[in-house]
Amino acid sequence: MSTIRDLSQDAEAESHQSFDVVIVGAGFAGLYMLYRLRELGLRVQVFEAGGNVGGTWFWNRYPGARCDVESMEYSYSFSEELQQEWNWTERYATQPEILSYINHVADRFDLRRHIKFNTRVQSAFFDETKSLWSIQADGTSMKASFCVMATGCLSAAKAPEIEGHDRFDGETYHTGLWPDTEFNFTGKKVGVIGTGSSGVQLIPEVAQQSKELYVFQRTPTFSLPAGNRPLNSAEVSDIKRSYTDLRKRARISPTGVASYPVPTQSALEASPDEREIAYDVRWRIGGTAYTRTYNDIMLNAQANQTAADFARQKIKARVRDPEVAEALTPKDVMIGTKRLCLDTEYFETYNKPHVKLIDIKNTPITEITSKGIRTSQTEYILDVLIFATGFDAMTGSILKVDIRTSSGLSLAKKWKEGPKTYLGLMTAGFPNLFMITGPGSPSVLSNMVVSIEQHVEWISDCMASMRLNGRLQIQATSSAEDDWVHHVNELSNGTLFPLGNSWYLGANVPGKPRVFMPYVGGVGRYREICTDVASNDYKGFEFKNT
Ligand code: NA7
Repeated sequence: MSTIRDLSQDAEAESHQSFDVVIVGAGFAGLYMLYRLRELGLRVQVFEAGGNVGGTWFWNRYPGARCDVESMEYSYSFSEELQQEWNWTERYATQPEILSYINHVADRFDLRRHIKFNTRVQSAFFDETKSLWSIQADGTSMKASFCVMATGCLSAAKAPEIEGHDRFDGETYHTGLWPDTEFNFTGKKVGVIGTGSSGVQLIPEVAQQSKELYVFQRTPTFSLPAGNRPLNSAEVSDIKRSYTDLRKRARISPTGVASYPVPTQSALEASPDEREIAYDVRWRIGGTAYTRTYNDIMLNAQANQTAADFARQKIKARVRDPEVAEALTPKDVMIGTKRLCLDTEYFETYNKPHVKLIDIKNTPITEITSKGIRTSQTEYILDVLIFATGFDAMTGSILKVDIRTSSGLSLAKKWKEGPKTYLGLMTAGFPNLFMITGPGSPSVLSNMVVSIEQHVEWISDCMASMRLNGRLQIQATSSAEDDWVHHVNELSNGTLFPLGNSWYLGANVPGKPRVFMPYVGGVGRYREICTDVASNDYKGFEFKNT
């Protein structure tokens, strides 16, 4: 089988292990990338820091962890046999079910033998004259023609910037790095910092076990009922029968989810009564499509307020103590500008007498002590401390790898003022380095599996075409990148998204440049652009043959 470059001719490459492609990460993206490249006959090595496949689903094994995209759609579409044979059991899959699915995929397609587990990539260096990446990973050194970052958008867990955060003597957990060990909170005093999606999913579960639960909330969150339920066999069979069509619709839809509505009416055109009914219908259906009840909720502040006010009123109705209800209700913030949370009995959990909400906006945490958490008011003595403090999203896991080139470029330096990419696939100055769902692509604003499949297929088609045409190097041109960054910013500035203090903007990481990272133009439109680029001989990219 021919390879992109015959590495055995290269003395230096020979002294290292050499591959056509190194892939960093063995989550949904890394596994499918490996599958596709192996189909092309390329020699591929995957490095995975975790002890098994799954990526974010390997690490986020906290109690209550669940996907917020429906399971029948949050799954691979590339294999008809796989999608027909796998049986999802709930509307939203739990983390254990997703993990067993991805393990099944790894076994079914015999992917494990190409993956080195428990191996973290530290650096990647591109030698432009040899057209080779050198990858250093926990003492292993590899050469490869291409490097693909399949590192995930939510994979770099963020420690809280709180004085003494490593001082606590009791059990400590981070939702994004949850250990694969038994735990039992029965009879314990537990503290949770963070009320984003992870906190919202975890808190009701921990409340069921713990003797006392203290939730330290900095910002109240908009959370909607997930409406989770078991799937029945008739609906599963129905979906499976129409899978081909459903997947097609997902690929051209705005969000990568075929079942989400594409609204045509403005919230401001509807009467208050009509809105009340429409929001109530969506609320009962459950899910994040609530903000798709009307077409301008994420475009117009007044329209947004109608949806936010309805949600506020619903939150208040779920909590008995009016003071607690007030503290849990988001104020002065537009709904959906921070990622919406989906919950099962989150707000109702605060009706339990042993669950206490500590509003750390009013009484800030001053330090973490060896015994618990001290606020400006008192010290909370705890047995267990759980950080649900989120991630350095989208760029964090890419920049954890020290990426440089022989012409003296460093990716960390290049992205100091924020990430710059062409299509979220490549960044100028770094030849043969691809990103899957990188900043500048729909990524976290979409069904990730749909966006992953699109990127993987685009990248593997690109490599196949390079091989066919004897091309050794590809990189984005600076002008195409500048135009793309401009386009991404222009689109997001036409929406309300940049007005929220969200991880989409890096606002949750002190010192991180405030740049809205995902592409808001929609999955279908984005796919058309990428297809058009490829069919115009990779317009905006340049090739080198030597
Ligand atoms: P998020 O959504 O970033 O939430 C993190 C939470 O932790 C949020 O409530 C933060 O409050 C809070 N936080 C973070 N740092 C601190 C400090 N230093 N002190 C107090 N509170 C803090 O992360 P998740 O893991 O919940 O969810 C991430 C995504 O994963 C989610 O959107 C889904 O797509 C899946 P803040 O709001 O910053 O005031």
